[in-house]
Amino acid sequence: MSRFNALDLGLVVRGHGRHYIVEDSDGRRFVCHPRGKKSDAVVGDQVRFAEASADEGVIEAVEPRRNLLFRQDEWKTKSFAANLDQLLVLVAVEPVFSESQLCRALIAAESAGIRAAIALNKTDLPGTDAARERLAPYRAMGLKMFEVALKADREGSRATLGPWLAEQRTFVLGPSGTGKSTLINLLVQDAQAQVGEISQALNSGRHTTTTTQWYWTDDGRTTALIDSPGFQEFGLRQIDAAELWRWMPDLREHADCRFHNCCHIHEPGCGVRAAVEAGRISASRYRIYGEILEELQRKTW
Ligand SMILES: Nc1nc2c(ncn2[C@@H]2O[C@H](COP(=O)(O)OP(=O)(O)OP(=O)(O)O)[C@@H](O)[C@H]2O)c(=O)[nH]1
Ligand SMILES: [Mg+2]
Ligand SMILES: [Zn+2]
Repeated sequence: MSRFNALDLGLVVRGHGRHYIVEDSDGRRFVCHPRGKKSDAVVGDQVRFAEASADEGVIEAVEPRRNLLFRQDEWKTKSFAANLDQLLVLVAVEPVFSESQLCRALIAAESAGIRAAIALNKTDLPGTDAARERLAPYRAMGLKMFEVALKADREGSRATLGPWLAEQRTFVLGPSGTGKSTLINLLVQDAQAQVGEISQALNSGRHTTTTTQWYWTDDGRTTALIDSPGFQEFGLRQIDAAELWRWMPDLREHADCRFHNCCHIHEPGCGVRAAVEAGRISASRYRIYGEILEELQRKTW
């Protein structure tokens, strides 16, 4: 195990501040520290690492990424994960989801070149019709859309999502309490992801996921699900204001405008605004576009 051996190639399956859990191609796991002070490895990264002992190692380099899903707020960039095949945005009938957050997650994925789908969970609850209605514009956009009850109908949910998830690396994203960890526990044996039941006996409050974690659903390690903490803020500072509409497929489809640099807010001859007026782009999506655009135009760098 000398440092002069060829470096191993591993997959980052979890990160905790200054140390990472890295899995090699045989499925062995190592607690790894980065060589330098700073490390920018994220879950899903392929890294070159040197074994330091039977279960420890040193990350020497991060391999080039195929893609990176992240958000950028005013003060910080938060990477979700790298090298993803797809994103599953999980929303629920309860808690009622913010459409703005949903749009932002989809824009982040689109701009990173990662295909996305939406799953509506907790369809056993009343309020399902209202939630479904709020998602209608997304269905109309051609986004893949699932309806599940991960806890109330385990078999049905597995049958609904299983084929889409098979042999892909899927990042599961959504606000807190939508059922992301419940999904992991449904599909991954022995995952024991903490689920937000309130523990009354221990009076310990809700269990909420605090770190991003990679799970294989099968022994052959062909299908992966990545659990993540629920987010509140979802900044898109990484996106150029003038390009924002390009990452919203329904706006893009109608961006046949008189001015080539139209920002689709007040210009005459704007195809996007015409489509909003004709009901071909949902009013709420267009309003959210305006809000995000304003936020991006306000940025000071
Ligand atoms: N009624 C109903 N409740 C569900 C269903 N699926 C999950 N839940 C409940 O929703 C709550 C939150 O589930 P979690 O899986 O912890 O949610 P999470 O998205 O991982 O939440 P964070 O880790 O905080 O981001 C738990 O009490 C689950 O039991 C469902 O199909 N129906
Ligand atoms: Mg969770
Ligand atoms: Zn326009």
